[in-house]
Amino acid sequence: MTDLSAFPITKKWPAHHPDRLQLYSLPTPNGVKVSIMLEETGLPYEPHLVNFETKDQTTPEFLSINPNNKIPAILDPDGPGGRPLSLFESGAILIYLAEKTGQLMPPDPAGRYHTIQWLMFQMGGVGPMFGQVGFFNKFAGKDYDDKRPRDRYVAESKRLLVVLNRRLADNAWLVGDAFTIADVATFPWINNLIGFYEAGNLVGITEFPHVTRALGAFMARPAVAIGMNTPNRIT
Ligand SMILES: N[C@@H](CCC(=O)N[C@@H](CS)C(=O)NCC(=O)O)C(=O)O
Repeated sequence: MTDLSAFPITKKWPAHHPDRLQLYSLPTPNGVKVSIMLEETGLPYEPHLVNFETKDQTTPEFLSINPNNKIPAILDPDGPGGRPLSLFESGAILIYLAEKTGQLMPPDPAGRYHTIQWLMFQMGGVGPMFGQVGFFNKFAGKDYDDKRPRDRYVAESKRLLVVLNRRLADNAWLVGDAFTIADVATFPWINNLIGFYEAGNLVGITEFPHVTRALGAFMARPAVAIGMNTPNRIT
């Protein structure tokens, strides 16, 4: 039986199944990337809710695996060499899980680099820009009189949507016919922009029919439906 008791995070979030991959998360656009990936691959895992209302992400136990106090993070009891591995940053976790399972990453080197390329496009562009649109459209920033910061992030988000729309005009998914971790990283953010952030009209989402077509296909996947609500907010 695997023993994870040396990891302080297991003091706050006990591992009831220490032989399974431990997920510390919340169903946000970054959090669901990992739960969707775990559901897609079928890797056994144990989800733990990191509650932002009680600032769980700033506790010493959480900081012991992510000094950057952000979800998602994982602790895999069966990491490289059979030893436990903890990881944070959703993009790094997706690459790790793709390589561990041999899924959602094309096996040929060019396909692999193209997948990482579109994953980085999400991590460096889509996530940060859409997140700022959310702040200025839905949260504290919506009360700012000066609309220039909001408009700047909306314009950059539209530019990114143009790029995605062009790419998806000729490809089922971001890397072609294969569904990859780049899609797992990107579509939760598009869904959130239109849904939770209520910014669909602001970015003119109807101008991007290939993006919305692919988003529909993404949301229809059974693993996505489960991953979008994992860990369950009601525990
Ligand atoms: N680059 C990080 C970003 C993670 C991130 O921003 N997580 C947010 C939720 S979507 C968070 O944990 N926020 C809590 C906080 O900042 O205190 C990743 O992709 O993992």
